[in-house]
Amino acid sequence: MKLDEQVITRAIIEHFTQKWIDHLDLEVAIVGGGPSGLVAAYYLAKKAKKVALFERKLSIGGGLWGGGMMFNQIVVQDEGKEVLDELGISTNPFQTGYFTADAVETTTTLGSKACQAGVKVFNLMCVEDVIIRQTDGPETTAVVGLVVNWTAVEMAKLHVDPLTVHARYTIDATGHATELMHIIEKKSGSRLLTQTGKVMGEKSLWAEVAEHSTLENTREAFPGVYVAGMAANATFGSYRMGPIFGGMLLSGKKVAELIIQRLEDRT
Ligand code: 48F
Repeated sequence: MKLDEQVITRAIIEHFTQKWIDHLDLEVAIVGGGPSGLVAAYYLAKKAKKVALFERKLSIGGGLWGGGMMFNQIVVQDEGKEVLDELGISTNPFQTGYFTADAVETTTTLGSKACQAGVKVFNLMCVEDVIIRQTDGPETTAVVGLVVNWTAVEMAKLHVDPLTVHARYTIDATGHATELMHIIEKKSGSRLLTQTGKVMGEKSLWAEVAEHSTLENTREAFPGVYVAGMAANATFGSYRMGPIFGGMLLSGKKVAELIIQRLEDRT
């Protein structure tokens, strides 16, 4: 068979465009493709929810690839291991209650399982703003969509207007930066659902407390927006945990379950 460069080009443009058009109106938009965002995406897609994940970088995985200080192993405890078991990711016992997993196997398997479950990943796109609308009355506003642009535009500081997607629920899984919640705090004119009404900020490292609080803090932080992973602790003012990843995985699973419940309650 002779190859035609024009056909190759058209195939890419047409199929990408179709995927993009099919995902302009979502049940769930996930911002950030680190461990918490990917796990959330996987469980939502497994329940046939319409979900897309936006990742600024070329590669998904966030802080997973590098393990601890570029030693590419991660650590999980018993509860975190259960999520890895469900995904078919191998673990290696270290001492009672501690397991390691290969960071590269974890990242690639998680990405692959999420995509095969039906998640559409839009990498090289950054979410630069949100769409906020009044919903149930004059006092009630909620995030109903995202404002996205190419990372290349952001990096080159080009003056190019963004495009938009609508989503019933959004997950801020942007990690330590907690980007979405900072944008909402700055622009919404409303209080966040935190004690102070603002992003409370991340505290120094305390693995034991942080692993538990990640799960407690995985919840709605502004109407329509849930926080997961490190963004949950940064939003609600808890600690970082370093290269133990159980909390991240369990946070992704919990946020998916919370949103699935909300979506099913509405129908
Ligand atoms: O930082 P990241 O891995 O988030 P996470 O799921 O996991 C945290 C751990 O990796 C580690 C830790 C736990 O032990 O403390 O740090 O909470 O992944 C966040 C992803 O979000 C992307 C970013 O490039 C990264 O891949 N991201 C951040 N802001 C945006 C974004 C944005 N505005 N638009 C698109 N992607």
